[in-house]
Amino acid sequence: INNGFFSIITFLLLQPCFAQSSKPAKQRPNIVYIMSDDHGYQAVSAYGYGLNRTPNIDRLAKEGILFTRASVTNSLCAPSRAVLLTGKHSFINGKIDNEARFDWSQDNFAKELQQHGYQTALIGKIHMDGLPQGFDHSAVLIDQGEYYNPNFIVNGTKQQLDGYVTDLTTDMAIDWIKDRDTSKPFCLLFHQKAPHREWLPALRHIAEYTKMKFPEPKSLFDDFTNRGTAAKTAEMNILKHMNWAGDNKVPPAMMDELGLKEGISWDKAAFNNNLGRMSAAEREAWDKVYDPIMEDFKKKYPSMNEQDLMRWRYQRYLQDYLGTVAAVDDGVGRMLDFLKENGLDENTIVVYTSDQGFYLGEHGWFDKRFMYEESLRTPLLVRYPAEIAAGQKSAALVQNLDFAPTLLDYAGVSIPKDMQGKSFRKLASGKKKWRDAIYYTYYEYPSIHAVKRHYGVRTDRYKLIHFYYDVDEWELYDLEKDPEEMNNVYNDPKYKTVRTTMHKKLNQLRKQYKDSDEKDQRFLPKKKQKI
Ligand code: SGN
Ligand code: CA
Repeated sequence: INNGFFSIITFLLLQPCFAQSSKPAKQRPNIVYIMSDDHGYQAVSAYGYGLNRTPNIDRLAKEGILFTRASVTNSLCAPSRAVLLTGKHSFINGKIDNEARFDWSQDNFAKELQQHGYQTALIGKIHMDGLPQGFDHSAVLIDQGEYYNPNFIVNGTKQQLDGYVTDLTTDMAIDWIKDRDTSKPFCLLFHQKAPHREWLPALRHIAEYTKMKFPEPKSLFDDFTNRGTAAKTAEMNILKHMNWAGDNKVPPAMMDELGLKEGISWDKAAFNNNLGRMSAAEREAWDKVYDPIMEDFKKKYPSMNEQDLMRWRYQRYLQDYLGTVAAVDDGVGRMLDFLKENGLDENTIVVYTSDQGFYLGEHGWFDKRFMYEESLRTPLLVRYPAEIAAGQKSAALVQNLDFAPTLLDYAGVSIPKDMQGKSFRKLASGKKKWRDAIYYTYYEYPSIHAVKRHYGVRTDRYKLIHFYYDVDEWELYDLEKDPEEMNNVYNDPKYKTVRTTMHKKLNQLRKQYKDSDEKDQRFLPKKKQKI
């Protein structure tokens, strides 16, 4: 009897909860949450699109889990960040678009971690006014931030730093971990500005990336047959709405020579401001690579038709966009190496994601905002060897809404009841049960890129979207038959039952998340603007 009694005691003492209570702080995992800006999953090689190589981000897929259908609830920068922090939809946390004020005084998961003994930091882009709350340390860019020699606000004080933004952000992220209090677990939000517009790669990458030629997406010349008004009137076409100087790097003087018109009013100013930030040596190195490309373009321009121009602009766009991704990937590699070299790789959860997806020429577009796949979905990879088996793939419908509860769950901090997301901790370690539908809202209209207000539901197979405000249009897509969303089947009699089921699902989600027509109305601009 005695032996049996003692072996039960020994067994109990060896259980994780007992082991944890003897060494509480050390056992709790660290968190390195890496989020870039506008990084479409098509530009992460682990997703298999073959556009570019991101060997370091791919390490997370190899050693952890890759989510193939992770999505955001509102495909725009600042709203996405507000959802990440609060675990609540935009219409609850109040940050519905890039313009709305974010109320930092509301609860966020970093505050919760801080209150439970974590040290926290936010480094890089946050795109919200006001001193970030919930962080022991913050070093954030102002608004969108700058690529070369950028300004940061370090704990409330503005500083101009010399160097390339992606590398500086990585340096600061690593230095903060180096300088941390080793008696406490940490949570670092490591947020890159890249690959946000206007896509200025690091000097070490420009020669290589400007020589690359990328395959064109099938829908590069999409004419939007079988789609609604919103897709037809959006202003994010690579040929018609991109900036010649700011985006494609055609010097303003050459634009004048060729008679090229500014895409938007700050087209030339963007070029001058962005390149004007470089030191003389940086500018010389830049011009050495870009001047010959532009001279070549000038020669060819007179004989180019619209299709040739679209093709040229698409290649230019991807060269610079993917060039900026290269430095993001270098930074992820440096972070992973640093964690390993310092014995932190086993007990640190590393997340890689983006604030939303991005169009890389699909439908002829750049930018995001729509509930269509390329901008709804976002890359998501998580490494945590203590719980997540290597080389996993999940098609579960996880969302950025779930980050706050998930990270709190891993940290052993109870999840506030009013958070709307769900922890995907168990899902990441193999449990199958998960939600069967996600809810989406978008509000920034009338505004840049002219993407109309909409909301919708996506299930495993179908997507139902309602565009409203100056239209009242419904779209339904069968993602299994039409993964590229080229054919709206809302009025197709064959889909009558699906349509009814999806409407029901949508109503149910709107109720569950506490959204309504009345709320949509409340967020409309005060005066109806003429578009
Ligand atoms: C800027 C960009 C837009 C982009 C928004 C929002 N134009 O206005 O293309 O959609 O930011 O991006 S630019 O000519 O100024 O670059 S977000 O990621 O911050 O939401
Ligand atoms: Ca963004």
